[in-house]
Order: sequence, then C-alpha cells, then structure tokens
Amino acid sequence: MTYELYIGDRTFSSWSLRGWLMLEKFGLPYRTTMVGLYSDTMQADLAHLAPARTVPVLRTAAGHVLTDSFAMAETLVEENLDAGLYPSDPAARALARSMVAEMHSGFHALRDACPMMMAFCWDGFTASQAVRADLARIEELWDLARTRHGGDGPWLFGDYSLADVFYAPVAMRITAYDLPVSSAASAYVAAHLDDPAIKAWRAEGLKRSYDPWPYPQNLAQKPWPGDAR
Ligand SMILES: N[C@@H](CCC(=O)N[C@@H](CS)C(=O)NCC(=O)O)C(=O)O
Repeated sequence: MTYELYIGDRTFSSWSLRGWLMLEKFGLPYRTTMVGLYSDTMQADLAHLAPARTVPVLRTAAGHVLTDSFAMAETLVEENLDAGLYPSDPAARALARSMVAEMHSGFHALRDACPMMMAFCWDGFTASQAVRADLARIEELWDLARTRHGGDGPWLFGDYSLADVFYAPVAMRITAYDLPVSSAASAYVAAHLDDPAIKAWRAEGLKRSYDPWPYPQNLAQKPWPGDAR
C-alpha cells in the first residue's frame, strides 16, 4: 500500500514539509509528486484531486483524497495504528494532539511575518510584539511537553511524533529569521536542524532556483547553520 503525496515546493512550503514528514519520519510508503505552486499550474495540476486547492494533498491506497495537513495526519493515524505517529500514553497524546491542532489553526502573526524559508538566514530581522507573543506561547507549549513527557529524547514527547512534524517549520522559521528564543527552545530547534530528514529535504530544495524570489525581505543574508561561509 503506497500513499501518493502532492507537494508544491521544498524551500518555502511549510505545509508541504509537514505532509512529507508525517510519511517519511514514520516509515510509511509513499510517492511524491511536485505540483506548480510557483508556476501558476497548481490548480490544473490538482484538478484530478478535487476538491484540493492547496498543498499538501494525500491520496490513500483506497483512493481517498485528503486536502489538508490536519486531515492527512488524522487519516494516517487511523490507518497506521502501530506507526507511533502519536505518543501511546493517553495524557501525552492529548497534549500532542492539542499542540498539533493549535499549530494548525494559530500563530498567524509568526506565519505572516516570517514565511518559512530554508535556503539561507536573514540578518537583522526585528520581531514584532505579536510575533514575540506567538513565540512565547510556542515556548510555553514546548516546555510543557518536554517537562512532562520529553524524557531523555530530543523531541517534544521523547520519541518523534506528529507534534514535532507540525512544529518543524516553526524551528525553520526561528532559524531563518534568527528569532529570539530560550536556550531550551534553541536546543529543540537544533534537533530539527540535525534531523537527516530535514537535511535531505533542504538539500533537494536547494536544487531549485526562483525568479522572482517568493518572499523577499529588505535584509542582508547570512548562511544557514552548518553551511560554508
Ligand atoms: N490548511 C492547509 C493549508 C495549506 C496551504 O495553505 N498550503 C499553501 C502552501 S504552504 C498553498 O497551497 N498555498 C497556495 C494557495 O493558497 O493558493 C493545510 O493544513 O494543509
């Protein structure tokens, strides 16, 4: 049984990254198809997956189409009960699910001001009060998960879970905009940066060029952590 995953981009599309991680990180079988998010062909490319309008899109082996990352996650959990997408402990699972849902529906100031970007880092970005408030809430959630359920593992609930999938693009935003966070949050961001899946996704994304650059900032650039200067 193979899932068909449709994504739009690797460097900028945070929801595509989530869709991919929820398959890749749990060893689920999938094939990836790229649609034209930045080439004006996306709606035509998705036409056979109606009612899909955005990426990611998932088609299951049974041919069911999921048009939203949250719906994809729920379906993957239901179809892969032993894959460990959520923590097995009910209290941990309740918090993980809540954190996934809060990410999916919130943090608009951070998302609007700091579009995900995995090519290089911006130098001198100033976070607004609203962005700082989103970061404070995210740190509160990360601390709670790590303190209650993190154990010795690097991830929010010890082992990698859907909560990490949904916050991976936040870690990329903290990196790309050099956002002010605590040392505990920085350690969690570093775990994502060291993740072989994130490295592979980013390397694939770097093969593509953009003209115009989708989300320009009037700022200087500096290297992504680990890249040669
Ligand atoms: N709620 C959707 C959001 C998906 C989304 O907004 N994807 C962006 C790319 S990251 C997109 O397809 N944008 C194109 C558009 O809105 O026309 C989900 O969770 O999957």
